[in-house]
Amino acid sequence: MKAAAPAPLVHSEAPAPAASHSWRLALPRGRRLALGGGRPLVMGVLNLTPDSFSDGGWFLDPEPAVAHARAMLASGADLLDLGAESTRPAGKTYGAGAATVSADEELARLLPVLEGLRGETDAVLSVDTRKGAVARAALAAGADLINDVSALGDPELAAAVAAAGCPVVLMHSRGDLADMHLHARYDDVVAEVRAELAAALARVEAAGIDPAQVVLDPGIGFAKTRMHNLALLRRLDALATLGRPLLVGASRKSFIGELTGAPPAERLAGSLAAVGWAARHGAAIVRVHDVEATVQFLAVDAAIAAADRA
Ligand code: HH2
Repeated sequence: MKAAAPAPLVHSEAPAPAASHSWRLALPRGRRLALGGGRPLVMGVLNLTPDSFSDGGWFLDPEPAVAHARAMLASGADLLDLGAESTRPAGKTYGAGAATVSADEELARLLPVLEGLRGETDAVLSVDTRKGAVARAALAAGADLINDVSALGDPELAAAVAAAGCPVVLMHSRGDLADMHLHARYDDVVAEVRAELAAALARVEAAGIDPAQVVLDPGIGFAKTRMHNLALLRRLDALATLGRPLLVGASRKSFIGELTGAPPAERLAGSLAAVGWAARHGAAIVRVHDVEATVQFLAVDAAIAAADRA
């Protein structure tokens, strides 16, 4: 008797949007940053702050900060995000929220590390700041892109980015650090965040920034409750239709603690679940504290996703 032909492999889901879109962002000094078309890039977080929610004070001195940056790059980070002002929001989780920092203080924390790294590596270096003066000095010191959690709240920052012609990450949030928890009210969080990101994207041209240089970010944990964060991750595909690469920063965030009871430094497994979901649903960059584990996770995840082409 003839053996029955093996059942064909069934693919129940369409390919993730990340696999079907790709972008090439222009970096300063003639370099390019390729996004999409495969696994997301891993952005390693380097917090040069005394008060970040999960690693505040760990890398305040330049020496351990540079050492941690080297370690993240050796572990496979595709780019680093240097932040010298915590954006820890006020609310029930973190009390009063992070203290605001002057541009001088932010630069005093940032520049020794940025200059040190720029002197020894060609790695793509992002600077996480809301201030135009900091962005301008960081770009002069060799930063490649600006990550702005206020989505051009400071017109000076927009001018600095426009003058440099560098990429910029625009993250969704509402209100400021002290009161954003009061703004976590949505009838339809996915539709409203999408509309507000679309409005931010529409504003960039007037500021002299090329929209082709913009990365969008739903702002996990910023003016969002746990359910808002989960809904945004669940429907990341709806944000991908804005046509820009998406950055997702869920690493160690409080919704993971609320779901698991784990304190910030013990949220790796929960963070990887968010990375896995984001990778399969259109994220072009994942912003993470735990680079080595994330790179390993994504290597296996991407290999499985590609295996149907073997
Ligand atoms: N989250 C944080 C800071 N910057 N930038 C983008 N684009 N997206 C994010 O989700 C995001 C971000 C908060 O995380 P962390 O830097 O670890 O904490 P803190 O702000 O307390 O330094």
